Amino acid sequence: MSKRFTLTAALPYTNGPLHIGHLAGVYVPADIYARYLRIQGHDVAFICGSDEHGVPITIKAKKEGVSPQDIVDRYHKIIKDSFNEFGISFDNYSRTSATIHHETASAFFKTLHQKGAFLEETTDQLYDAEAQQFLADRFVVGTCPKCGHTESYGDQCEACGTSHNATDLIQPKSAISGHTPELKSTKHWYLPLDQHQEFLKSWIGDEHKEDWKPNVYGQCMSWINDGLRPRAVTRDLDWGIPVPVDGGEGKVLYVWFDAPIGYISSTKEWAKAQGKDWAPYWKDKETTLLHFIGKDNIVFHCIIFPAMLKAEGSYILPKNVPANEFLNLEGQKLSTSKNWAVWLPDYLKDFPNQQDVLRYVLTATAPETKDNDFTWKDFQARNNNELVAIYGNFINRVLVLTHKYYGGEIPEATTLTETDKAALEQLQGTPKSLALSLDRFRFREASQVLMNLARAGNKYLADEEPWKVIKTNPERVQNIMHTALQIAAGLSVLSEPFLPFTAKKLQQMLRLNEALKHVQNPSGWQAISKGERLLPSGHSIDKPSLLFTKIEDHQIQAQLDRLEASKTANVQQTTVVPQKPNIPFEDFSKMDLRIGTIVAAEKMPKTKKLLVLKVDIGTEVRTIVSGIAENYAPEAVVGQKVTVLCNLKPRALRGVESQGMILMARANDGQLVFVQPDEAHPTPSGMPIS
Ligand code: B3M
Ligand code: ZN
Repeated sequence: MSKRFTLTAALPYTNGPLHIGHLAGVYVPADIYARYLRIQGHDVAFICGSDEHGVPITIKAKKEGVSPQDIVDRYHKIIKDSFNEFGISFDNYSRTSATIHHETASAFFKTLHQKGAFLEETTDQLYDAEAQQFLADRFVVGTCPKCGHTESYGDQCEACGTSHNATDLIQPKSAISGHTPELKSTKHWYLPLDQHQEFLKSWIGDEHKEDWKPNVYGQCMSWINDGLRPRAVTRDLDWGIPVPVDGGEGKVLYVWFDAPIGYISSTKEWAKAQGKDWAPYWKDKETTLLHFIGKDNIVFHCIIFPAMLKAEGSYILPKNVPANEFLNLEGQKLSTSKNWAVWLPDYLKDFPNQQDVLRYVLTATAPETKDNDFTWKDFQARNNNELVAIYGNFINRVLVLTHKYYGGEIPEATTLTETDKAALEQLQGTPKSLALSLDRFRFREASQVLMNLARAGNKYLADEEPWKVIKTNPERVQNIMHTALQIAAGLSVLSEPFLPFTAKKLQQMLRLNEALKHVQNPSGWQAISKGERLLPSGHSIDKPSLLFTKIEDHQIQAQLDRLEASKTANVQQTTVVPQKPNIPFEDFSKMDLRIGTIVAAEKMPKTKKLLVLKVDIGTEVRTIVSGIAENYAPEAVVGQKVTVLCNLKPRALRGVESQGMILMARANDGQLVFVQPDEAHPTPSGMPIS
C-alpha cells in the first residue's frame, strides 16, 4: 500500500562547499532511502535547502570584506550543483533567505508567541565592547562546562556535543577581537525546554526506545536526564529573520529556530509548484516524518524542534531521526579550516563521471554506529575489487556473450537446473533482504546485500562456464544466459537507490523500459520479489559499454600528495609563534643587518644539512655556515641576494668558523626560503637594513 513520507536532510550551511563527510553522513543515506521508497510506489517528499543564516556566515563575510548575502549566494549555487551532480534526488531544494521561508518562520514564531509558549527575559549577555556586538554562538569561544574542552562554541561544544548558552562557558573570549567580553543586559525570547521535559521523556524514552538508533536514543536521554533548561531563540544580530513581535527591533531569530522550519517552507514551495497541498506532509498523522542528520544536530532535531512543533500544536513529530556518526579522512577528523577534506567539486574534476564510485564507497563504509575512516586506498580497492571486478565484470560478460551467441536477443529458457533456480531464487530474495536492512537504516549492510547479488551472478557464470559449454551443449548455454540476464536486469533495478547513474546506464543497455511492459507487477522491484522474469525471451538489448573503470595507483597517489601538502601547510600555520615581549629600539639597533650576495657555496662534508657559503657583505667576503642544504643545492644559491646578521658572535660549526647568519623564512609548502630585497629594485651588497 502506498504511504506518505516526508524525508528531510539537514540544511547545509552556505559558508563553504560540500565534502565527503556531508555526503556520507546525511545526503547519500537520505537519497538511498528516498529512492528506495519511490521505487516501491510510495508518496515521497524529499526536502532540503540551504541554511543561510547563522554566525559562521557573517564571520566569513567579515573576513572576506563582502556581505553575508554575497557569501550565501555563492555557496548556495555551488552546493546545489554538487547535489545535482551526485544524484541527490531532492524533490525540492530551497533556501532560508527565500521569502516563503521568512514568512513561514515569522508566522511560526508569532503563533508560539500568541500561545504564550515563550518566556521573555532581560538578562546579562556577553558583549564585545570593542566590536560593539553581543556575543553568542560562534562569536564566542571558551571552556565547555561539561567536558572541559577549551575551544567550545557559545551554543555547542564540538567535543562532547553538549548544547549550552554562551554565558555557561568558562573563561569566554570574543571570536571577533579575542578580548574577554563584558556583560550587558538585553531582552530575549526563550523556549522553556524544562516545561517540555516530561513530554520529551515519555515520547522518546517510552515510544522510541526500540526503534531509534542507540546513539541517538542515548544522547537524547542523557540530555533529558541532565535536566533541560530554557533556551534563547532570538539573538542580537543583524543577519537573519527579524523578530516579528513588539520589542524585537534589531533582533533576529536564532538560526536553529528558523532552520528546521526551513523544512516546512521548502515543502510549501514544492507543493505550490506541484499544485499540491503541503499540509498533509506535515500534519497528517498517517505521514511518516524522518530527519536525516549528522550526530552534532541530534539535540536540535530530537529535543528543540519537536518541542517547537508540539508547542505549535498542529504538526506531527518525527517517527525517526537516523543520525550518523562522523567520517574521518585518512585517520584524522575532517576539517574545513585545515583543508583536511575531499571537496565534492574537486572530486568530480579528478574522477569525472565517477559519482557512483564515491556513493558506493561512502555507503559501504558509512559511519552508522561509530565514527569511521575514509582512506584513498580503500576507495581504490572497493572500486577495483568490487565495482570493476565483480559488478562490472559480471555485467560485461553477460552482455558481450548475449551479443556473441544470440545477436543481442534474450534466449529462451528450456530446462532450468537446480543451480539456475538457486541463482534466480537469490535474485528473488534480494528485495526482501534489502528492505530488511533499509527499513532499519542499515545502509552499509544493504550495499553489501546488493554487492552479494552481483557476486553471486559473477560466480554463477564462472562456475557454469558458458564459453566452454557452448562447444558441446548450446541448449544448456541458452538456459545459463537466460538466467544470468535476469540477474543482470535485477541488478539494474535494485542498484538504483545506491548507484543511480550506473543503474540508468545499465537499464538503457538492457532496454529495460521496453521489457518491463511485459511484467505483471507495477514495478521492476515488485516483479523481482514475485519471481517474475524481467527480460522476456526474444527481447533485444543494446551493445554494452563498460560501467566502471579501474582506478590507477597514480590517481590515488595524487590525492594522498594533496593531503600531505595540506598537512605541511597546517604545520606551518600552527607553528606561528606568539609574539615575543616588546624590546626597546636600542636593542633592535644593536643588530647589524645587511644585504649580502652569496658568491660561492659548497656542501659541508659528512653533513646533510649544512652549506658553507661565501657571502659578500660589501666590505668583505664572509664565511657563513647555513643549515639549508636540504632545501637548496650549492649551485642554486650562488648569486642570490640575502639578508645577513653580520655581528652575530662567530662560532665554529664542524670546525668551520661561521661569521654571521643568513635570515630564512619557511614557506607554505614547508620550504626554507631566503628573506630577499625586492628584485624590481636592485639593492647593493652591504646596504644596511634599518
Ligand atoms: N545547518 C548544521 C549543519 O550543517 C545546520 C543544519 C540545519 S538542519 C535544520 O551541521
Ligand atoms: Zn564539551
